[in-house]
Amino acid sequence: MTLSIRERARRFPALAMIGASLSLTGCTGDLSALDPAGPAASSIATLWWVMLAGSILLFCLVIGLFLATTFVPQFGRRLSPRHWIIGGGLILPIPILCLLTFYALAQGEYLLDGASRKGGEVLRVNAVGRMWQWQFTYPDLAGTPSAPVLHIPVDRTIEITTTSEDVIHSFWVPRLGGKIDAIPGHANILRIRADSPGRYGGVCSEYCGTGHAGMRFEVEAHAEAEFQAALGQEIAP
Ligand SMILES: [Cu+2]
Repeated sequence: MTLSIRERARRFPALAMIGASLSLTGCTGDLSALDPAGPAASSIATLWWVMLAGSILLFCLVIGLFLATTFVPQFGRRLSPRHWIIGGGLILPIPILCLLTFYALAQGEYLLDGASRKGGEVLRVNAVGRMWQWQFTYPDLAGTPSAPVLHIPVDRTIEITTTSEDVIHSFWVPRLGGKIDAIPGHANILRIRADSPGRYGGVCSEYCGTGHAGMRFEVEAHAEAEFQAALGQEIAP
């Protein structure tokens, strides 16, 4: 069936809506960084959307100029190639790229420090990666043995110190914060926080061998009053 141009134009918005809906359904789920559940993850998700908006704006400006020079008679004919290169290659993108860079740097500072200021006392957790599992311990909670699931209280900053016993792994809970490498002989620190109780998926995000895809874990966030009990149950003999 051949559609006329007018018919195609009439159907395009509906198809675009369906496509956008299908695309956006991929933005949720246990491992979606675009479905944040804490301040650090929200900051990263916002940065992603701002970067997307900036890239769309630049794309539209470039395509707009292209269409204008192609279809509008005499458009830009008086500009020399040198002016096009300076205008289109430097003056057009640099302000937008500068704004995006400054915004990204500000978000980076917030992730390093600001995201951890709110909330009560910081809870420290050691996360040790090995092929192909994670082991979590709580240095501030005396006598707490390792737990296969990372239990955390909500509304508190969790300071995770990562390292590895073999190769480089990477600790990542997409809905709660950024990712950080776990390197043998080296300690890296990442801060995450959950806004509400629930289970959040975590993965190793650095390819580390044949078992990499299965190197997943879970974070269980509890209300403060239930946190100790949940941790105690997990470590009960
Ligand atoms: Cu790994």
